[in-house]
Amino acid sequence: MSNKTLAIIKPDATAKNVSGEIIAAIQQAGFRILGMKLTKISPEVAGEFYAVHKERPFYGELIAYMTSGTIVPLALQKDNAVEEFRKLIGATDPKKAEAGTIRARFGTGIEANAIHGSDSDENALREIGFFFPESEIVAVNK
Ligand code: 3AN
Repeated sequence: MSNKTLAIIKPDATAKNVSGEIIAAIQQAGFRILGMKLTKISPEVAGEFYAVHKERPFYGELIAYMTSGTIVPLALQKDNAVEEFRKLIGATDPKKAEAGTIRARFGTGIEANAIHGSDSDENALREIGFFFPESEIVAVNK
C-alpha cells in the first residue's frame, strides 16, 4: 500500500476560483501536500498523461477539456492515499457523488468534475513523477 496519490484541480474549478476551498478540504481530510503547482498543459502533454484512456469514446473531449484552462496538480501523502482520496472526491459523476465530497460540492458534470485522483498505487507513482519529476518529491517517506 502506497501512501501517495496525485490530484489535479481541473479547469472548471480553477475558473470558478474555488481552488483554495478544495485545497482546504484536502488538508482538513489529513493529506499532506508534497508538491503543488499552477499550470496549463498542451494537448501533447495531456495526451501523454491520459494515454490509458486513448481508446475511450470521450478521449478527445477529455484532452480538449483538460487543456482549456489552468490546472493545479498536487502530490499528496496520507496512509492508504489512493483509496482515501477517492473517497474524499466521490464518484466520477458529481450527481452520483456522495454529499459532502469534493465532486458533489464543486463539480458540475462528468467532465467538469472539479478534480482528478489517481486510481491505483502504480498510477499514483507514475502520475506524481509526470508532474513532479524532482526525485525528492517521489521519494519522500517512501
Ligand atoms: P475517475 O476520474 O473518477 O477515475 P475515469 O478514470 O473513468 O474517472 O475517467 C477519467 C476522466 O475522464 C474523468 N475524471 C472525467 O473527467 C472523464 N470522463 C469519464 N467518463 C466520461 C464520460 N462518459 N464522458 C466525458 N468524460 C468522461
